[in-house]
Amino acid sequence: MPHGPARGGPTEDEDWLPTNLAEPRSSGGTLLKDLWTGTVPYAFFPGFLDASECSEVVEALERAPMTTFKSGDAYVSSLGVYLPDAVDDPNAYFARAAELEPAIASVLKLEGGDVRDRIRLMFESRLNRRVVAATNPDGREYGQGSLRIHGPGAGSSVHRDVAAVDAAGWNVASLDAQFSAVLMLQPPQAGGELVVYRQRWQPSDDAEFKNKGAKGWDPRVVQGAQSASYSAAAGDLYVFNPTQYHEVPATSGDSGRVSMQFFMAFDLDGNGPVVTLS
Ligand SMILES: O=C(O)CCC(=O)C(=O)O
Repeated sequence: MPHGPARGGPTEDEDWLPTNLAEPRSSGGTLLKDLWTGTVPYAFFPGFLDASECSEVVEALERAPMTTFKSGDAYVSSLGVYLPDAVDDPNAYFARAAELEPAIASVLKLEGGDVRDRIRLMFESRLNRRVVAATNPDGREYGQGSLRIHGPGAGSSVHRDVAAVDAAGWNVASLDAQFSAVLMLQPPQAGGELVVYRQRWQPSDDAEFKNKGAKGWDPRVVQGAQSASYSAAAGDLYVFNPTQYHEVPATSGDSGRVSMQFFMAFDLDGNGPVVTLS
C-alpha cells in the first residue's frame, strides 16, 4: 500500500528501490531499461534546483498567462500544452505549443540557463543518449513542459499514460518506450505525492475498471499491487514509467502544488535520441 512519507524523501517497499540520480553510480547505463521494465519504481534527483531558484520560477508563474480549470471541487491551473488532452487536433496542439513557448521560456529562464536545458543535460549524462526536443516530421516542435498548480484538494486519480495507444498516428507514438519527468517547484502542505504501482495497464483492464465519463481508472484495478511513493521537496526532479498505473493523492493546505512535467520518449534498443514533449 502507499506510505505516507515525510516530505522530501522517498518511501518504497523493500525490494522495489528507486535510483538516486545524484549518486555517481546512477550513470551505469541501465537506467532506461530498469525504469522501463519496472525493476525500479522511479529515479529521483533531490535538490536539482535550489530553494531560491524554485521561488523565482513560482513567482514568475504568478505573472504568466495560465489557464485554470475545475477538477472535481478543486482547481488546477496550467501553462503549456499536454498531449494526452490534445491528441485529436494536431494543428491546434502545435499552434498552441508555439504560442505558449515564449511565456514558458521566460518563466523557466534562470541565471544557470533554461531549466529544461539543464534537465536534458543531466539526463544525457545519466542515460548516455542525446536528449532533445521532439519535433514532428514537418519540423514543428512539440510542447516542452507543462507547468501546473494543483490547488487545495486537487490531485490525479489512478491512471496511466501510453503514447503508443493514446497518441496513435503521432510520430512520437512509434517510439517504443516513454517516461514522465516531473520537477517539483513547490510541494503542497500535505498530500500530492507521486504513487507508482508495479502494474502496467492492460487493454483488457478497461472494460471493468475504466471510469465512464470521467478521467482515470477505478482504484480497484491496482488492489494488492506493490507501490512506491515519492513525496518530493521543492527542487526535486523525478522520472517514472507512466505506462504503470500511478496517481497523485489530493493535496491539502492553502499553498498549491507547483510542478513542471514533460514526457520523454525513445526506442529502448539503439542509440537514437530520447525526445522530450509535453
Ligand atoms: O505530477 C506528478 O507527480 C505526476 C504527474 C502525472 O500523473 C503524469 O505525469 O502522468
